[in-house]
Amino acid sequence: MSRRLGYQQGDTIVAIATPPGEGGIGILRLSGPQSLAIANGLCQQPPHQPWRPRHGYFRAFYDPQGELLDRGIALYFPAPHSYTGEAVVELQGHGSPVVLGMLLRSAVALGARLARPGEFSERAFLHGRMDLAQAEAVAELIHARSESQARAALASLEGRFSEGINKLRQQILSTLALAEAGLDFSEEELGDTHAQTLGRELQELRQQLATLLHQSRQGARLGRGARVLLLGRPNVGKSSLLNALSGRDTAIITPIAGTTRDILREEISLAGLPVEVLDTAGLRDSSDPIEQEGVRRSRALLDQVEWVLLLLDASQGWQSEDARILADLDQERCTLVWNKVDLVADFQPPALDVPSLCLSAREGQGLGDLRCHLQEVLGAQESAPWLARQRHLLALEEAQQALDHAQQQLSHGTEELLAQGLRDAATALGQITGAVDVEEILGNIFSRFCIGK
Ligand SMILES: Nc1nc2c(ncn2[C@@H]2O[C@H](COP(=O)(O)OP(=O)(O)OP(=O)(O)O)[C@@H](O)[C@H]2O)c(=O)[nH]1
Ligand SMILES: [Mg+2]
Repeated sequence: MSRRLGYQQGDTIVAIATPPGEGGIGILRLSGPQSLAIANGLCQQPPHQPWRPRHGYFRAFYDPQGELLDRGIALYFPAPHSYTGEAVVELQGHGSPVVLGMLLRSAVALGARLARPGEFSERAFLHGRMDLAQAEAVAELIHARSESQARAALASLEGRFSEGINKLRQQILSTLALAEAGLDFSEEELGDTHAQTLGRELQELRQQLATLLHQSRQGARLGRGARVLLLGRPNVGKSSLLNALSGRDTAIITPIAGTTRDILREEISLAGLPVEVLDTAGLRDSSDPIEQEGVRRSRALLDQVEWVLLLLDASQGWQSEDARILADLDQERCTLVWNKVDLVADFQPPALDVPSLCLSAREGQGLGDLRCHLQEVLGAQESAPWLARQRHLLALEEAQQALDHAQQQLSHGTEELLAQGLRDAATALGQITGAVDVEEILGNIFSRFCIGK
């Protein structure tokens, strides 16, 4: 099945499928109708010699002038039983960027075209080998930064997310059929039961969509990861905490106030959620233009993070400057962290409206509690059944609005508008899997893949 009529069947694409750099094995991948002919050229094999599907042949690879380039394994996957749904040939040689580059140029000389990023997966989608959400999951799997992300991406790739979407979409279409059947009859002819059935089905659809949206939001959060900003006056120990959390000696730590100016980032994993911790310049009125710029950058990050840790110095207690910083923060997304408790015997934090905890970044005391706290506020432990993207959330929200609209029509509107709401909801969901026309978003989705996938 080919999804796009204007799709060019003619060209054969080629790419190095293994990552750039040196390795034991490097793979050149061809896809398209000329794959076998080009592979025959590279292997100097007569055109009539048969290739057994999925059989590994040990072959020599040559350039078009007949010079030996490498030896390795050649594999043929006939259409439609290949990754792309087209004839695919893989040549597995040595993982040398130079040799692979020569092989690539030879394939182009023999008629292949260099693949664009994601073009193999785009072809797999266009040939119906996978739907759009699954194709996106290929990229998510490749780029996964934690085991949880990889597992959730694989669930999407296996079709779990798509199944949920397809099932709901079918149910919406069946309710739509019911609503449309009602359009041909008057209210007296239909009676109360028709409206009641419609109402019940609509209610059920909305509930299912709400569940799907909730699960997808969890999946989107896992996909995005979270960011935590360390803020506070100079010298309270922000950089010390960054180093303690990441277990690395990233930030320079000195007793001099105003040590950090640039923003430093370290990624940690909390219950499988990738979390980027950002260390910033201490907030104070400084006359030093470099420090001023650092302070400006720290403040600019406030809107871009999920959580803020406002660090305080337990040995100095609550200062007016701390209060000024806190006043600028969204207190719903902020925790006070009393650092340097090793300097104060039996430190008791002052009672404030914002949740607080105590630790010593230098001695490591209290770090476990901070990790647990962050896991909780960032929702790291809530498991995500699949990975979702912003695009999916927008489509699900659009479907939700359309169903809400249909619901409103039930009590004081028309069945035509109710049917339209259902139709819009089905279309919105169809965009996720590519069941409805999505031509304009394809380029955007696949261009973010790596070349060769
Ligand atoms: N006793 C004690 N000292 C600490 C602790 N954490 C940090 N310090 C000390 O406090 C000083 C400042 O630490 P930094 O981590 O550089 O503080 P900062 O908030 O990043 O400072 P700026 O980058 O200047 O804003 C250093 O001398 C650290 O050794 C702690 O938990 N206990
Ligand atoms: Mg610092």
